[in-house]
Amino acid sequence: MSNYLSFIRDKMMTEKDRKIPQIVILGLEGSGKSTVLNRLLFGTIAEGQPEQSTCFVNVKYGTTILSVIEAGEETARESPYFQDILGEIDGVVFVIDSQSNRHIEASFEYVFTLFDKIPQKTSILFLANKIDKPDAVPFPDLLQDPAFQIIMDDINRSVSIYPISAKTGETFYTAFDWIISRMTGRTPLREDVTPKRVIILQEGGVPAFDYTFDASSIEEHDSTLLGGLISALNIMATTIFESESVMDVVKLGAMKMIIRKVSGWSIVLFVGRDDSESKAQSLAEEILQAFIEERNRDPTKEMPKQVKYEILSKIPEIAIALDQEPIKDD
Ligand SMILES: Nc1nc2c(ncn2[C@@H]2O[C@H](COP(=O)(O)OP(=O)(O)OP(=O)(O)O)[C@@H](O)[C@H]2O)c(=O)[nH]1
Ligand SMILES: [Mg+2]
Repeated sequence: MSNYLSFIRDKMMTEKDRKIPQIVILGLEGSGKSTVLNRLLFGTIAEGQPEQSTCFVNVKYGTTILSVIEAGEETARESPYFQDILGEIDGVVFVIDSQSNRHIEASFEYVFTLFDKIPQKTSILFLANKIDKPDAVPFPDLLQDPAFQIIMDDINRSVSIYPISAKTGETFYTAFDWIISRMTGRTPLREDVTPKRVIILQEGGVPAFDYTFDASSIEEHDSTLLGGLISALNIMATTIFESESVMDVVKLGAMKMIIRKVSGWSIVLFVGRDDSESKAQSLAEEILQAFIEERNRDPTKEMPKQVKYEILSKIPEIAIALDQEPIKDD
């Protein structure tokens, strides 16, 4: 193991010259580090998790290449090579297992054993993982945890926390967008997504929201394809949207279709064929969150175009696409 770590350390130093951002994923055994890494690598989770508790890979995230190191508990605590790595790293992702208070307490204890070894300039992302578990500790309770309050009070650090599920992918890309924009010092991929149409479906596939951004930008044959596809989706909805391992990016004509699922709702976002997938996925999640908020506030089924417009304008990147569109009623 120590040979492998000295190899990682040397490799990191080379990558540093090439200015590749470097992230280390830390967390207790079983917190979900490998599941996070698999989702970063493949956009989904692998069946059998890797046996290696420490590994090093390059990952393509949108247009950014990252070096990612998953470090098991023992490595992170004990290896002197790892201490060198930690001292040079651009970003740290701590995976917190939020399935019970006991797990959270143990996670923060672990965080404190490593916190002082992380340089001040390094961005730190906390992932409150496993929020899909029915008895997971609610996120607002976790935020009240005194241990976390201490961390947030350190104003010299760039720190954030997101509730996620590495298993279902919920809020995953929003969280990684945050740390990657911090590390690279730019908003990632903002101009790389052109939303074309967005459809939100209820459980069972009933459409609850449908918005076409710029109808003239959708080619006629794509429009026909789209129509056929949406009817097909409706028919297959129960199979597609009930499944955990749904194929969530589909290319179609000049477009790409992104599917995300959050608490019973499914969103289908159509963007340009070569647009950034991870950015489109995080946008789809943000639209869905904004929609769910509005729906909880006002559960009426009919949503006038004006309300849809207001929901979409809450998301800065989407608002840009909306500005060219005059508001008219359906
Ligand atoms: N329900 C649920 N299970 C998860 C989630 N993330 C990970 N798991 C499960 O938790 C278990 C441990 O996940 P791993 O990704 O192997 O954890 P790890 O942190 O890499 O563990 P070590 O490498 O042994 O330190 C696996 O059974 C995962 O399927 C999640 O978001 N939700
Ligand atoms: Mg692992």
